[in-house]
Amino acid sequence: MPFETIRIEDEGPIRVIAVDRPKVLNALSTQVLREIDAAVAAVPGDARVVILTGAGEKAFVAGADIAEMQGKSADEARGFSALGHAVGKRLERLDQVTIAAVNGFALGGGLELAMSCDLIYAAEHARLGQPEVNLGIIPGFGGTQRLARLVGPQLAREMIFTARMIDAPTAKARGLVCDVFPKAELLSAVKKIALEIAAKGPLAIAAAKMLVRKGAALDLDDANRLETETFGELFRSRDALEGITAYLEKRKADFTAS
Ligand code: DAK
Repeated sequence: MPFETIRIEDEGPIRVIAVDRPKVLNALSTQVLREIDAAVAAVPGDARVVILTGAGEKAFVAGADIAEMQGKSADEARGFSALGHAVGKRLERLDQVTIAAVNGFALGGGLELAMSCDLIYAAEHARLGQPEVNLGIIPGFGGTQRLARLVGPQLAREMIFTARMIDAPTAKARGLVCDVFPKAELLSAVKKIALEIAAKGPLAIAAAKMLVRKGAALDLDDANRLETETFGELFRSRDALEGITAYLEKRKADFTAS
C-alpha cells in the first residue's frame, strides 16, 4: 500500500516508520493514523524491532491535527478517538518490540503515540506534554491512562492539568523516557539498542512483552501464574533449546523464531 503521510525504511531486522508531515510538525490527521495503523499491521514477521519517529528536525509528533479537529461532532470525535486507541492497541499487541525515537516535540496525541510503544528514547531538545486542556479537551488516545501508569497518577495529573511541556532530562527523571541522547545521535543510538534486542530470542521477547502488558491488569498471584505458564510453554520452542545449548557450547545462538 503506498503511503502519503508516513515513510518506511528497513535496515536489517529494524523497520523504521516515520511520520512525514514536517510542515505541520507531523500532526496526526485521520489519514496519518490510518496509515500508521496499516503500516504496523503490515510489519513483516522477520522484522524484530519497529522504530517510530518523526520527519524533520523539530518534532516527533506535535499532537492531533488541530485544523482537522475543528468542527468535529461528538460522534466524529468518538470515531477519531477510537482510531487513535486502535493504533495504540496494535502497537502494544505487536509481537515485535516498538520504540519511539522522540526527536522533538511529543505533544498530546504524539506523546500518547510514543507511550503506546514499548520503549521511549528522546533527543536532548525534545519536549513532551499533554496540552489538550489548552484546547478545552482531554487526552483522547489513552493519555490519561498510560501517562499515569508510566509516571504515577500525581505527576500525570500535574502534566495534564497544567498542560506544561517537560524537557527530556525531566522526562527521564520521571521514568517517562528510558534515556536521552544528543539530537544528532538519537536515531543511531536507538538503532543500536534495537539491534541488541533483535539478537535475542524473538519468541522470548514477544512473551516477555505480553507478560508485562497483561500482568499490569492482574493481581500479582495471577500475573505470576501466567508467567509460570508462559515460561513452561517457551520450553517447547526450538529457540529455548538453541539458546541454552549455545550458551553451554560458548557460541552465539542462532534464533529462528520457532
Ligand atoms: N496540528 C496542526 N498543525 C500544527 C500542530 C498541530 N497539532 N502543531 C503545529 N502545527 C503547525 C503550526 O500551525 C504551524 O503551521 P503554519 O502556521 O506554519 O502553517 C507549523 O506547524 C509550525 O508550528 P509553529 O510555527 O507553531 O512552531 P513553533 O516552534 O512556534 O511552536 C509548538 C511549536 C509545538 C509549541 C506549537 O506548534 C504548538 O503549540 N502546537 C500545538 C501543540 C498542541 O496543542 N497539539 C495538540 C495537542 S491536543 C481527539 C483525540 C485526541 C486528540 C484530540 C482529539 N478526539 C477524540 C477528537 C489529541 C489532541 C491533541 O493532540
